[in-house]
Amino acid sequence: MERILVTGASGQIGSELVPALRERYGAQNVIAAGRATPLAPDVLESGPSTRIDVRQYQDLDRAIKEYEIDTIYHLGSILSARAEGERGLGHEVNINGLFNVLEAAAQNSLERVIIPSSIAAFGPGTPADNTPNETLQKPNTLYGISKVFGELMGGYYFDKVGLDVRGVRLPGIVSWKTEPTAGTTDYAVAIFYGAIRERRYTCYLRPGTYLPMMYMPDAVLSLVQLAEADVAGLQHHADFNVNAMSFAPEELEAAIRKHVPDFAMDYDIDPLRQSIADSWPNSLDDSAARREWGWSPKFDLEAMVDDMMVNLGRKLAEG
Ligand code: AKB
Repeated sequence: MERILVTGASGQIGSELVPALRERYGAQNVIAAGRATPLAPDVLESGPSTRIDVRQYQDLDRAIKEYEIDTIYHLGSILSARAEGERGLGHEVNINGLFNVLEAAAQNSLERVIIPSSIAAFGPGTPADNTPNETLQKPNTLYGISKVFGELMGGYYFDKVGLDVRGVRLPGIVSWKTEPTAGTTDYAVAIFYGAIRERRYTCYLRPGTYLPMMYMPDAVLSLVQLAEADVAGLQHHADFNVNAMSFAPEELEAAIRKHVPDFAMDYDIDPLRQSIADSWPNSLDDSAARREWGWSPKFDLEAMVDDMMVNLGRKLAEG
């Protein structure tokens, strides 16, 4: 029986991962932990929750002991654009917080820790197309540097401390339940709100800016599938590329226009987020994940847009 703690449970991914884990392992066995923002009502009402600031080792140690945790999904993080503006906070949460999670897990002899990395772990010198799993990683953002730290520490704790740490390099995630905050790929969610509410959207990334993207059900699948994989088959640990789709803003615009024929998009480029996007891959080679634990995404661009239009449309109509 798994006893799971999820940090960052009020975030874009956490608010969907928690219900999926509760469905799979039983509601009482999945403890949702958040720091500042309130947990979504369904997350709060459907199982146990606790307040954890990952910058405080004691918060983690207490929760692990109190709820007899054996697995942590560590999703609490400051995303790319915000971390550039708030370096101190980015460092405290993404680096000190990650270290606290790993150390608390090791000290309490947990079975496993899942720590998502990101396409941000690559940098301007990385080959941009079909980026290999093993390649030059010299990110030039604080967020990206913290993701490389997480990948390396994951390998270190596995090899030197005997803690089973696993993680995927998530692309931009598209979803309808909780909007992402202060990331570089957020436009791919905001565009749907614009299309449904006002039939227009101003994009902060240039046309032709290709980025790897994934629909939320596949992101949840990738985390759970990797967590459940037989460790004997894993040569990698916290550094798996996972690919699903890749598109530029104008391609997403065209796919949405099939549902909203008078949808109009214009551009007002944000230099910070454009420079971050320009340093990230266009698409990923995920053959290691496919080979080692059977990764295979379900949603392509068209299927993702169809599903987003139905579910976000319903959510916004219900207010
Ligand atoms: C961001 O844009 O910061 C995140 C990411 C790709 O890690 N969505």
